Amino acid sequence: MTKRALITGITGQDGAFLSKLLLEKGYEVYGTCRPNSSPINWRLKELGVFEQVHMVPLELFEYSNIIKTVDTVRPDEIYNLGAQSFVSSSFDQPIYTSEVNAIGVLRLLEVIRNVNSDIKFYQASTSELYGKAQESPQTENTRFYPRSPYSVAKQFAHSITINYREAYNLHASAGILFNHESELRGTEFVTRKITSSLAMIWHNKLDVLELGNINIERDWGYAKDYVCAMWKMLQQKVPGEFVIATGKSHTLREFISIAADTIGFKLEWSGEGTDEFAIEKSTGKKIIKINEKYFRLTDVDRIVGDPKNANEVLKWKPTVTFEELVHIMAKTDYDRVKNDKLLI
Ligand code: F7E
Repeated sequence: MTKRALITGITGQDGAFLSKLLLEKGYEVYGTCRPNSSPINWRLKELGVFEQVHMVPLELFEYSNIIKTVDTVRPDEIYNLGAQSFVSSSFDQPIYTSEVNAIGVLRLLEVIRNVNSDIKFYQASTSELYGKAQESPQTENTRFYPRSPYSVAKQFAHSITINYREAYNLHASAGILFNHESELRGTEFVTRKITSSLAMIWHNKLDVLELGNINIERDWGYAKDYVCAMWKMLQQKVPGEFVIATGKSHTLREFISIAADTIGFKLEWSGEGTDEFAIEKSTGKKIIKINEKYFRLTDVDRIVGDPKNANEVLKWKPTVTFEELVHIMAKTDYDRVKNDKLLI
């Protein structure tokens, strides 16, 4: 029988890649959008799957609404990718963020427990849980030290997923995904902010790119690889938690340098701290500068994941290197701006 998947957050980067993967595997794919809001469909359209997914209204704040949706769709698998996912905004909207990212997950688990406890559940956990990292690299057993309202809410979601699995015997898994990016990333996130802005500067549509702390280090992978791990988790006999990462970390500075090179800029850096800036060598024009407004009250300085468990149990491995990832993103945005088709 055809399997049915329900994806919350289907219009986001991961939702779009996961929809494509599940459709290729023969699933019927249902995606949720908030009632009375117009969904952002460009990612699904970009991947050519918009016509094949079924959009259903779902309000994560309303328990009865979730019941109705789950009753109508009757999914075999639920992938909970819906969240307030921008860490920076969580400092301005801590209560809203917690409602969606923490209690929203509990509502979903309650519905599964009450309506059909055979539904398999995937929770989008995050490397932000490690925050001020207590050991390196981080594994499934590393102690969490969240550094934002976003990650504190995600810690609740992670723990309640495990608790519902143990208490009610649910097939509920959590993927601790390290940063995963792509040409479908939103421009509020730093990687795509960099590639889209540099492409606009090259084509004379923007003067300068302003950034916060460029010394942070992240373990960046390609989102398309990461959604395969989500699916694999729900195909296991035994549910669990899995770190999904490349095992290598890079500074934001390295990301900028490869992106600038790909687009054709020759950068020269000067100054220090918040006075640091980069000029384009041939024109002497300042094209990157630091702006304190992009610094976070508390940030994650350096994280790197150990994907050994996912390698061994899920037989999952990333296929795209850091350099390839930056090339894909910079090249795509270069072409989009050139053709006046920048997608944000
Ligand atoms: O920031 C620094 C910023 O917003 C990365 C989400 O998907 O991945 C993402 O969260 C780093 C931070 O991603 C700017 O301070 C410097 O240290 O791209 P980001 P994130 O916060 O790591 C995790 C795994 C998730 O779970 C999240 O949902 O870059 N940074 N300058 C900047 N960041 C932004 N956004 N903008 C800047 O101008």
